Amino acid sequence: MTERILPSRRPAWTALQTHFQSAQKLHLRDLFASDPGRGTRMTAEGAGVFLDYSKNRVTDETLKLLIALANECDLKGRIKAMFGGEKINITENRAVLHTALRAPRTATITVDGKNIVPDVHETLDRMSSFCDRIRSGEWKGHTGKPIRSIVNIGIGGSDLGPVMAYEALRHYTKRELTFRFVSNVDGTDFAEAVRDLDPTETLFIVSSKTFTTLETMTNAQTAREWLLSALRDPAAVAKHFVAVSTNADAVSAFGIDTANMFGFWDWVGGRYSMDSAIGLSTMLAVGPAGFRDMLAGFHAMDEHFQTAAFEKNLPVLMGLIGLWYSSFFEAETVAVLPYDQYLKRFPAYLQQLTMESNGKRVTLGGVEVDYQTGAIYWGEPGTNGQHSFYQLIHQGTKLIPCDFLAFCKSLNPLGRHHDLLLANVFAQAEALAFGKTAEQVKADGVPDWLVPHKTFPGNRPSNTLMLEKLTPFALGSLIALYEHIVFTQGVIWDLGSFDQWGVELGKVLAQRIVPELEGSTEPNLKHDTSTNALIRRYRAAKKK
Ligand code: G6Q
Repeated sequence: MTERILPSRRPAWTALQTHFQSAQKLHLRDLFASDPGRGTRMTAEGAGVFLDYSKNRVTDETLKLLIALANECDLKGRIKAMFGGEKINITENRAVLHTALRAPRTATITVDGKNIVPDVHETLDRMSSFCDRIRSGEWKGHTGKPIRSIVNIGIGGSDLGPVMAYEALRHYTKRELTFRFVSNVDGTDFAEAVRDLDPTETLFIVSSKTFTTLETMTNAQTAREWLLSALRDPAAVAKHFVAVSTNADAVSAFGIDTANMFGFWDWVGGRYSMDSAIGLSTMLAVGPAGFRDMLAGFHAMDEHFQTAAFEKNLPVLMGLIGLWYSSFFEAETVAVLPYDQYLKRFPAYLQQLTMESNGKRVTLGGVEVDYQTGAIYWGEPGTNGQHSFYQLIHQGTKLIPCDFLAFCKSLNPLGRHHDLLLANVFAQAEALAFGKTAEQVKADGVPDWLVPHKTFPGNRPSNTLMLEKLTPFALGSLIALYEHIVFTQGVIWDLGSFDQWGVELGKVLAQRIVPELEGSTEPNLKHDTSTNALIRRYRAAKKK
């Protein structure tokens, strides 16, 4: 373990601060003009992902200093500690081993003296045979009909990954099966998800690590009632409900046979769990072989992260460059812009992964930081975003680093569509970097008064990620890339990237207010005057 000092007091951080004074004035136009090799040199490749980071506001010197910072923070040692099963989640005293979920059968990873890899593969094997039975129609519902609809009930880490993966891999899914995802405690979510489903052919997967989450338990109870109001026999639950959880007692208390429960472990964080049994809906959709391909993609990126030199290491490079913008340029956000319609939920998934992990303001030692930490992640697929918010990225006052994602081959080749799509992604990154000068605008014959409006300052940074094709493998490697970017940044900012006390708080707060809304006698409200008045107004409206 390296000495615990605030990262901003490290010599490498101070050197970066000094360097920033001159680097912030550099323009990408000049950096490219003075260095013909830049566009091909500032690239890296690993696990099937090609990264062009040349359109970033960095020089070779910047990268050298950032890598020196990573070394001073012992990034190498921290990577080893995570992969080796050390309890690096110190506030919960847990190992952080989502990487073990995709380790090959032959690997050995030890937690508290026990090799956990056999357990991982035993669960994967059970999931596979369950999925085969559902997909083949061998598993029958209570009335003897095969399952045709699958509803995943879960929230946060038990929902966002499954939804994103289902959308991302839709091309590979068994189309005869219908998939729905219910997360919100708003009854609308459940009502709309099941309105056209037949209970006799529906399977619910209750996905909850703790099996205590208010939203999920409420939706699961409602699902049970919905099923039993049609099938009128409690024995039906066993054929129409399975659970994914670490809490066997609560699963059986709910009435689900623990033979139909798929477990995972406390060393898998919710937002890092889509490749655990939480991915059961994904495996049902794409089949066990597709799921294993996805795991192989994750694993390939894990290997790259552990072995590639930092100068060529995708998560390290992207993590460091992102940190350069957050902590030195004080850029507030990162836009993730996938040029692939199947990745429409990818930005939402990344929001949880990045913001729940590095949305922290104290170091592991409990000291308040004096630098900006985790960025706000957001985005939409291209080209749609181009016709809405890109305006602000091109000509607004904010610095918004962008990650462009593109695939060389379309899964739906239709006429010119794919060339047009890719022309747009290249054009956007180019326009953001180089802009259009007033002279260029004038040369187009634009009248003087209009020139400022049509001028693009440029110098707006981006990464371009290119992959061959959106496959389960590619999705796995992309997700692992971002997981390790988060890790890299968390190490340098010295954050507890694997806890989520802010989320835990939300889980208890509402519980105090529930009885005040549901009780028939007027409650003795002891909140602030605003909250008291809102509660009274709601109670009055309910009575009308
Ligand atoms: C993830 C968070 C959070 C969690 C949900 C659901 O890292 O801890 O998003 O996944 O609150 O929790 P359960 O799976 O326990 O229902």
